[in-house]
Amino acid sequence: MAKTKTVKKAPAKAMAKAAPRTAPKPAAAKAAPAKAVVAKAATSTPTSMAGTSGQGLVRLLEDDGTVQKGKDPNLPEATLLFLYEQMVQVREFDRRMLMLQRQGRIGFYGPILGQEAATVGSVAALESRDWIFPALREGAAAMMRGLSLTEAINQLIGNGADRCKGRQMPCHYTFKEGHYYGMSSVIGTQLSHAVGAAMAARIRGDDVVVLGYLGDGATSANDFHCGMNFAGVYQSPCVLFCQNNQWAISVPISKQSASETLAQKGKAYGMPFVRVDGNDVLAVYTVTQQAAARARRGDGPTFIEAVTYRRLGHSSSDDPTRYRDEAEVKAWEKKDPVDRFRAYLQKRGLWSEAKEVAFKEQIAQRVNDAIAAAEKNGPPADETLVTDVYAHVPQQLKDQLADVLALEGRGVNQGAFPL
Ligand SMILES: Cc1ncc(C[n+]2csc(CCOP(=O)(O)OP(=O)(O)O)c2C)c(N)n1
Ligand SMILES: [Mg+2]
Repeated sequence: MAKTKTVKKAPAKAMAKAAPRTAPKPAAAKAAPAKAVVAKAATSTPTSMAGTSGQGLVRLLEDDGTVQKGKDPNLPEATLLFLYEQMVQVREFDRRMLMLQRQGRIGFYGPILGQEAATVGSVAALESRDWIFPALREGAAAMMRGLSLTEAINQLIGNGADRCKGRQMPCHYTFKEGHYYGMSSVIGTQLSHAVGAAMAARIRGDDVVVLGYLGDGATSANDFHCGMNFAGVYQSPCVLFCQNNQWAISVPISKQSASETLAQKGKAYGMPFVRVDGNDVLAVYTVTQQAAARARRGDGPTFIEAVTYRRLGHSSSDDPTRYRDEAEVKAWEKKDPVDRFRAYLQKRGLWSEAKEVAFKEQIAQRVNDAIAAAEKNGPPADETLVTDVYAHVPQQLKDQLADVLALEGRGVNQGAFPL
């Protein structure tokens, strides 16, 4: 039986006080506050969605990587390169994890292809002491906060080195040191948690903002309304960020809501709202930074709708060709967030074809090394089947464990992953 580490209980004050493990991002946190259109959008009254195109959409980067005159937020070079690195890394990570799933090396995976800018841009806009309450597609946030790729893969495998000891479904990373709350698959429930955690931070006097994510589908869940209402009434210092990727498994946005935009739902709860091009990392970064600054100075929550697209299936268990048109997917491929940002970097003289080749190899190697390291770890110890629920394992559970162990060697645990 493999040995597993005992996880010590976190001290009560851990949540707001624990220093996040050094994430390779401080440059991003130090970026100068962005200005102009987005400041206006994020701090405007609900009825004035400032923006640059249809339905108040905030957009800074054009498809060809140019920025409209006077709109460049002029982020520091280190921040720009960090954003690019993280977007490329999560794309490669996704690609490889889907392959591992198809090879039966992990049981399940939920990709974010097409949504890299929405996740990476919003997380990078926060300070490392701020907390993240993810929805389904923000695993990259944990990695940006310092969760190593190997640890992430340990979780996907559910091996003995996984901090959740294989008890969670794949993709449900948890990373307290990085102020990344464990993901809940129960749609929308994390919003009340995010709003409440931000309120708690304020009561304690901690300078902490909470970024809570949701999908478009979550706007139909009861917990969305509960979280939004609390946030508005109590002026919780949070940013609620909706990744409108147009689909909730097989349900299109047209069947999800009769509202003209999701962003405008913020109005009903008395909070400013902004609709941003989720494939434009500069715009996402800028609006989120503005919203976080607003929350930090005590002016309450902001609701952000990031308009983006889920280009692959809902998860490795899904086949989207059964319910949506390939032409729609192709149209969104042309709005690729990574290509658009790379074009911008090249125009600014910060990137080149030669750099791209070497960089891609480096990222591929990083993911390869992480897979190799994670696959060296054995399975969780058998006794973890009954530990961590009671302070002392009751006799009845000890007996059950003994019964299970007596079956070992008879292949009782062999079989298809049940999803
Ligand atoms: C309360 C609840 N209802 C239903 C489900 C099943 N379910 C899992 S993911 C999902 C769709 C979520 O869509 P969305 O919020 O748009 O997020 P996305 O998957 O697009 O990122 C549903 C309905 C669930 N997990 N929880
Ligand atoms: Mg969705």
